[in-house]
Amino acid sequence: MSPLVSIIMGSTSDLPVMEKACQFFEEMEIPFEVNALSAHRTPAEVSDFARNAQQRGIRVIIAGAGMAAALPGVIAAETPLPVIGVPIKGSVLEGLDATFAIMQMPPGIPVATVAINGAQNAAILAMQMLALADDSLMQKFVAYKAGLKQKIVKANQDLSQLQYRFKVH
Ligand code: RP5
Repeated sequence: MSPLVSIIMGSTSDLPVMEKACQFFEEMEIPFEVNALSAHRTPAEVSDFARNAQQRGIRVIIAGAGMAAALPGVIAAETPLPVIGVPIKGSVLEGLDATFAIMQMPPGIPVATVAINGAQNAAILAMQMLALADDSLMQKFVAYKAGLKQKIVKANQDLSQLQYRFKVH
């Protein structure tokens, strides 16, 4: 089984956030790989990774980084694959620094930027991309979305049980 998604993070200090993506792929039974690479500390390795990812069978890259977060952008510069960027909160600027660094890409080199620490949404978006060419994965995704709706239906059932003197039913 070869990985379809590659999860890259700038440091293992990003792992508590990026694990959410791993857990989602595990739940959805989507083969993935996970590695740490740094645009600033290991630039040559990042370049090798980006240049070879497509030939290795990877279809989508998720790259998480904090602070001056160059990683998703420099990967996007050297691969034809879609790159989803996850800004990591963890600096004195609370993740806004990483958000701007990841989001403000020049025309021609997009990075699909999710919310600060939004690794789960990055994984969901990656699944949606893969599902475009895989009917069974699309069915699985549709079922996942239906499950989200059920959660709110159940929430409203629970809220309807709350008793307050001035609550109108
Ligand atoms: C970034 O610098 C990493 O993505 C991480 O979010 C941040 C701090 O890295 P460490 O000093 O914890 O390795 O490149």
